[in-house]
Parts: sequence; C-alpha cells; structure tokens
Amino acid sequence: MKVYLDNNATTIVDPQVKAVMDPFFVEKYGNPNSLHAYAGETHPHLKTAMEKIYAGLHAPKEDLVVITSCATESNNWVLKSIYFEYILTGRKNHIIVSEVEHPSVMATAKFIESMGCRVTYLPINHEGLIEAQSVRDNITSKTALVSIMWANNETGAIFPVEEIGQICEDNRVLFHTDAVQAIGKLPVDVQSFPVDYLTFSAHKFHGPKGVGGLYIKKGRELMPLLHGGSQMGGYRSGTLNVAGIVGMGKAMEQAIDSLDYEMEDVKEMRDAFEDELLKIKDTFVVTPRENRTPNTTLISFRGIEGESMLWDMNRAGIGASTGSACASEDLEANSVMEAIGADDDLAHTAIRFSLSRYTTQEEMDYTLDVVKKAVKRLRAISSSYAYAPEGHESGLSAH
Ligand code: 7TS
Repeated sequence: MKVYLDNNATTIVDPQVKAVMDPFFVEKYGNPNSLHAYAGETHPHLKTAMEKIYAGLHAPKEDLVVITSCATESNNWVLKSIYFEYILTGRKNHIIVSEVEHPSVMATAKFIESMGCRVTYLPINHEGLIEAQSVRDNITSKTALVSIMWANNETGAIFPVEEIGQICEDNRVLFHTDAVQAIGKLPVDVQSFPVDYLTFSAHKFHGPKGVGGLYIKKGRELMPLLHGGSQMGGYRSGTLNVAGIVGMGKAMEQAIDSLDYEMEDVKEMRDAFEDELLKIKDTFVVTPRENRTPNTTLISFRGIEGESMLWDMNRAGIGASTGSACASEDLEANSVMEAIGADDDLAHTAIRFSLSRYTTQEEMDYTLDVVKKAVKRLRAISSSYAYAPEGHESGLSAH
C-alpha cells in the first residue's frame, strides 16, 4: 500500500484543478496582455481565477493580491521591501519574527540583519506556541514590521494572529503573516483582523507547484519585486503564469468548499491516529489539539532516530517526514523541538504526519500498524532507549 502523509510539504493536485489548467498549454496560449484574439481567450479566465482567489481570502476589491511563484518569494519580498522602504531609509530600524518561521522568512531576516536591521526572534513556549504578549513587549517606536506565521508547518501550532495583528495596529506597526499552512485548514478572512500582508502558496492546498501569492492591504507600501512591464500592477513584472493562476483559483475555491471536511473529518482521523500512537510508551506530542491545524501531528518516539523511522515507513510505502523538506538534507534535530527546549535526544525523534482530504481511514489504519512494528523493531536495537533510565522525564507532556 502507498500512503502519502507529507501534505505540509506539498499536496496532490486535485484532478479538477489539473482539468481546468489543461487548456492553457496547447489550446489557449495567448499572452493575456497582448491585444489580439489569442489574448482574449485567456484573459477572462485569469479574471475569474483572480476573483476566486480574492473570494477565498475575503479580500475586498480595493486591496491587492499579487501572484508570485511561491511562498518563498512572497516572504522574501515582504521582508526585503521593508528593508528598502523603512530600514535603509532610516525611518525604522527593527523587525520582529518568531524563531520558528519557515526558512524563507528566517533566512531573509538574517540577511537583512546582516545589512544593519535589528531583528528580534520571538521564542515559543513549551507547547510550541507564541504568546501575543511577547510581541507587545518587543515592539518599539522603531519597529517597522512584525512577521509571524499563522500556522507552523512542523507542529501545526496555530499562532494568535488576530491578537498580534491588533497589537501591531495599535502600535502602528505593519503586520505580515505567512498563511501557507492555514489556507484550506482554517477559516482565513483578511477582513476579520488587522493584517497588512499575507502569504499563500497553491501547492499546499491541492493546486500546482510554482504559483503562490501575496495579499497587500490597500495603501500599504511595497517595493516592486521584479521591475519591467506592467503586469500585476507593476509590482511583479513578467508574463503571467496563466495555467498556474487558473489552477490556483480552482484550488482556492475547493479549499474553501472542503474546509468543513478538513476541520471535522480529517481532524477526526488525525485525532484517532494520534490517540493510538500516544498509547505507545514514551511518545510525546507537544502542541495541544485545540491550538493545532486539523491535519498535523508531530510526534516523538523516545529512543528512535527520526530518520530510521522514516526508512522503515518508506519501505512500507509510507511517506512522512522528520520536519520541513527544506531542511531535510541534514540530520539536524527538528528545529521546532529544539526551540521548545526538548532535550537533544528527543528532538531527533520527531516524526511529522500531515494528512489531507485525500487521506483515507484505511491508510491511517495501515500506517498505525507499520509504525507500531517499526517502534518495536527500532527500540529493540536502540542503544539510547535501552540505556534510558526508567521513567526518564522528557520535560514534555502528552496531549
Ligand atoms: N511557508 C511555510 C509555512 C511553509 O510550510 C512552506 C513550505 C513555505 C513557506 C514555502 O513554500 P513554497 O511555496 O515556497 O514552496 N513548507 C515545507 C514543509 O514544511 N516541508 O516542505 C516544505
């Protein structure tokens, strides 16, 4: 049996999404910005897709949604734009990010730090959560931007973006949120709380890879990313990725339509799976379920190297991960586990299972069986587990 449980890394393209994209390669290939009938064949489809994207975010018409190539691009763009508009000009000198942002925010923050910007990296607490108060405590009159993700890709932890957005507005500080792991898993409405910039990416919600976006509230400053033509209002030039945008529009529409299923049925499957895993001795989940996206569980198995577990699962046809694919080529401990303060031994044992609306109960039953066997096998040959004192405290609680 083949089971895909790495949906936080990427998702299968929904066949209906693929179907709406297909005509835009061979049949309708006109550049939508041209002035002939070929353009006329593509332009209306782009418009409809953009309407679906606006509707999915509840973005009012006067706000801007710029299509990018991925979330990494959107995140880079916001931070570098802030650097050019606010830091380099001397208007402000400081930004705040969390210490568990995706590498596309983290590495960009480090980059602008090397260029002279002061950066505060907010810690997470022992449950893997950000406390809004810590944002309030660190804002100064020189803070230009707060960038805190909506939901963490490793743990699924949901951060209090509504409260943080309000704190930012009260202090006249811009607020950006990376909502990559929120779309399709949580209700997302840019009008329900103060948010100035919001990042998303189609391949995380059953759309194609290579297309994402950045929402920008009306009137917020943003340096054009790619200078050139007039596409995307001049903010990001380059011939538009018509098939990708059309696909993302459809995927966004479906993500909204299947939100209830995701929040109820997928969650139920995830919870039942997690309950069973937590019955195994010395297993730990950090973030409480009520503060987590419905599809994710990051679970530690004391005494088992994460990569060994992945190997056993992979041989049984199951794809999961030890954390973000962006950092999976090294054998470092899971960064979120480290940020929580888990001991080094435990930080190496975390496995992320991320489900989707395509996941079936049969697949989860099969996975449970494989994992249970792998735990037995790997603990039997694990020196660290054998030597762990009985009742060894992890500092983490099971939920
Ligand atoms: N932001 C978050 C929160 C993410 O989870 C990811 C990808 C990105 C940005 C980057 O998205 P992209 O559109 O540029 O690809 N996260 C993961 C992950 O957790 N495992 O592999 C990729």
